[in-house]
Amino acid sequence: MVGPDRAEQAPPLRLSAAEIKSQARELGFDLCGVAPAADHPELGFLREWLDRGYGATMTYLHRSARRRADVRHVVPSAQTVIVTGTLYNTNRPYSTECADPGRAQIARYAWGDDYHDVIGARTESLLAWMRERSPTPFEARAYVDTGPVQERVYAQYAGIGWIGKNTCVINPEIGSWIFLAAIICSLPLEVDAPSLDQCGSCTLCIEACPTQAIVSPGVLDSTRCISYLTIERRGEIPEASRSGLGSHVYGCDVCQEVCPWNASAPRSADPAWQPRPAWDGVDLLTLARRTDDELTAALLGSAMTRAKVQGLRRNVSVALENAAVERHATSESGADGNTPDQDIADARS
Ligand code: B12
Ligand code: SF4
Ligand code: SF4
Repeated sequence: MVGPDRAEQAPPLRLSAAEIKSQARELGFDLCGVAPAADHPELGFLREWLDRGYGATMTYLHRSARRRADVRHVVPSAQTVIVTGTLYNTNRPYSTECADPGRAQIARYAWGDDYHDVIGARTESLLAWMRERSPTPFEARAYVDTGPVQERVYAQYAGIGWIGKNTCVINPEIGSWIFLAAIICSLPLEVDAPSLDQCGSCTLCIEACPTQAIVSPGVLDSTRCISYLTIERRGEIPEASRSGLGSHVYGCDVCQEVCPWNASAPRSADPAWQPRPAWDGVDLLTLARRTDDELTAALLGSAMTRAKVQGLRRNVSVALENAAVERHATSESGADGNTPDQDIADARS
């Protein structure tokens, strides 16, 4: 009797990057790459960015700046960072295609389920699978958005995409409507080639930003960014910033919508990212008239919980003022003969 080949019986010497990428695909990730845990020059921009005040009131960025400067401050034995990208684009028009100032604009990443939960669970599954498969134990930490990691820099070095002038990571095949997640680990995996900048001479995002928040290529001033103002900022929105919000009530997609790399972005069929009926094509008045209970129910398990009902109401109120002013600017006495103040009072009644 001939016994099995000895080479076939031997366990693998190490878990390979190719096996991890194949498993990532099985788990629903669209992109996966590996970056070295190295001293990448772009990591150093964070300090200067914060010093210039571009981090606004996001004090957590200041508190964790040292750890964010290098993943080896988070996992000292780190050798590589596995980065995944997940497409969340769905079959709905861009905000820039909508001329109605009464339509509530909500960033598409927030239309479905909370990506922290969905991607977080998939990332933990990938890490658990790696631990099972690896012939040797290793150290690792997995993060989706909320960890002290500059995810975009590692995404660029993992070959997921380049950091565009709008500061978003753009993949040449599927565009920038992607969530990022990172697993910092001590495994010496084979790394990918970094993505190359393909913005060229284009400046469409810088020109289209409604609040001039992209102060120079790749540099965003959060204090001016609608995404910051509507999601992260607590308390009142400063008077001077209100008109710039237009009808954006949660986040902003303009600098990605105008990007040529998103002109024919593929759409995800994943049920997690499909728009919830409560936000799908909703207008400002309908949102304003919803009860707290209705809003709370719609926010449950969605990425929009960050602003809470109170924050959403604040934003809708600013957007209603903007819509009323816009309507009165285009028709002398307003479509219904009301003044802007009457329109707003009607909405609140
Ligand atoms: C803080 C934060 C914000 C802040 C600040 C945004 C920002 N540009 O930093 C606010 C609230 C404004 C925000 C908005 C949005 N965010 Co956000 N955000 C983050 C977070 C938590 C940290 C980002 C960070 O480190 N910023 C610090 C600065 C320094 O980084 P940066 O602006 O990206 O700058 C890089 C380059 O542009 C360049 N750079 C910076 N300065 C300079 C200077 C020079 C001279 C040069 C050449 C280059 C350069 O180097 C930097 C390296 O990090 C990450 C998650 C994470 N942990 O990484 C998500 C993250 C970046 N956000 C994300 C998303 C989806 C959004 C929004 C699209 C949401 C929305 N629709 O409203 C918008 C997009 C706005 C935009 N154009 O960036 C995704 C981005 C996915 C992608 N494809 O890139 C991330 C990765 C979350 C995730 N896990 O998916 N966000
Ligand atoms: S998210 Fe909106 S406000 Fe912020 S930089 Fe992009 S276009 Fe400007
Ligand atoms: S709009 Fe143009 S400049 Fe801006 S990120 Fe896209 S390709 Fe780059």
